[in-house]
Amino acid sequence: MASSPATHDSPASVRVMKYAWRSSDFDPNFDFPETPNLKGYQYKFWVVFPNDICTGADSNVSISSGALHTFLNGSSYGCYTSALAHQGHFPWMRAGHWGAFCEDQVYQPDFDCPDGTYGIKAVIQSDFPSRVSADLSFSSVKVDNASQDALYVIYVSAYWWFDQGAATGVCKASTSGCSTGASMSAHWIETQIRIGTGVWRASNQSWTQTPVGTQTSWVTTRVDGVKGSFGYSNEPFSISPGKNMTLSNYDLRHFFQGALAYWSIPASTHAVLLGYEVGTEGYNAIVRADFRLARYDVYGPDAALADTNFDHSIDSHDIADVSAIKGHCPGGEVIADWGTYRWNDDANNTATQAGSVNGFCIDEYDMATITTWLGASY
Ligand SMILES: [Ca+2]
Ligand SMILES: [Ca+2]
Repeated sequence: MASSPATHDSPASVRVMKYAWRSSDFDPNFDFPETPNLKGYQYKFWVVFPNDICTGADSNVSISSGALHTFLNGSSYGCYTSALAHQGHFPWMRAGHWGAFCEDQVYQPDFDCPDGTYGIKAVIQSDFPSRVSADLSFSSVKVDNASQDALYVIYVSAYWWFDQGAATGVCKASTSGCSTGASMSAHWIETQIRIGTGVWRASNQSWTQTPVGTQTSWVTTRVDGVKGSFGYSNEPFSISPGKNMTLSNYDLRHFFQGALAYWSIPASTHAVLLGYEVGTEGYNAIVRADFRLARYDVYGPDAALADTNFDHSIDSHDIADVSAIKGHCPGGEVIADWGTYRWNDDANNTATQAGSVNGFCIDEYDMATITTWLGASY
């Protein structure tokens, strides 16, 4: 959808749309401590999640002292374990993973069921500039069983949802999960920015770093058989063990466009970035990496904050959305509201109505923000 630089003033008002860089995540500096294995609504912002379903896997992840600590540990050859932090929505989220309130998340996000109670702060849309910054230390890597191959990936990911309907792409020869040249449709694409990838070859008993510029692709199929998303990765960076790295304002929109091009999805396809994921994954490897920063930013108009359904127009639909859940708060604050509060309707989280728990609740200030922009498009 085209964006317009116009200010959309109407004769009856003096509103002027202001464009600015806004942080899309609530806790980019990992200030808020988190530990694994809590219920979904017990996480405020980042959800920390070690995936230990593989035999031998004993990974761990936590947030403390201003850092995300990831510890990837073990798992047999080919079975991925991970040590990650998430925020937002993901194509694999369903009731089976996150409780009864996520049952509707089949082809579209279930906005009453974000990963992290507060959802996303300012949604990144694909037609506006966006960027990601990160700061990390890659402390160490060891192979678990030296007689088998091993792999690790250190990354920041962006999960984009095609909000105007499924996109159709074409599988490449190297795409895992579908056959070469086959057309496939999905509502999501994961774009994985790899900061470092290492491969252990048992045949020569050494690690090699995957070269900058290497692209990979995959298709994820959910447990219910739905092809959940396109997958794409590239390696703009190559961090070595024992090193620190800083990513400054890396162009997220450009990376997304590269992913679309790779999959032969039309460049004009609109999407919104609804899920972040930061951490390490792999198999048969023992890796320690600590992130001190993971910030996703968007350059967009303030009116977009009032656009609860991301359709670039502030209208009666947005009003109706907010009216329907007035008085509801994030599930972590008022547990009874878990599964009814929708974070995308929180148009104003800085002002708090008297008697309300906090600004993240849906109240008169959210309604006022939408009313201010009623009739505007951007
Ligand atoms: Ca709208
Ligand atoms: Ca609010």
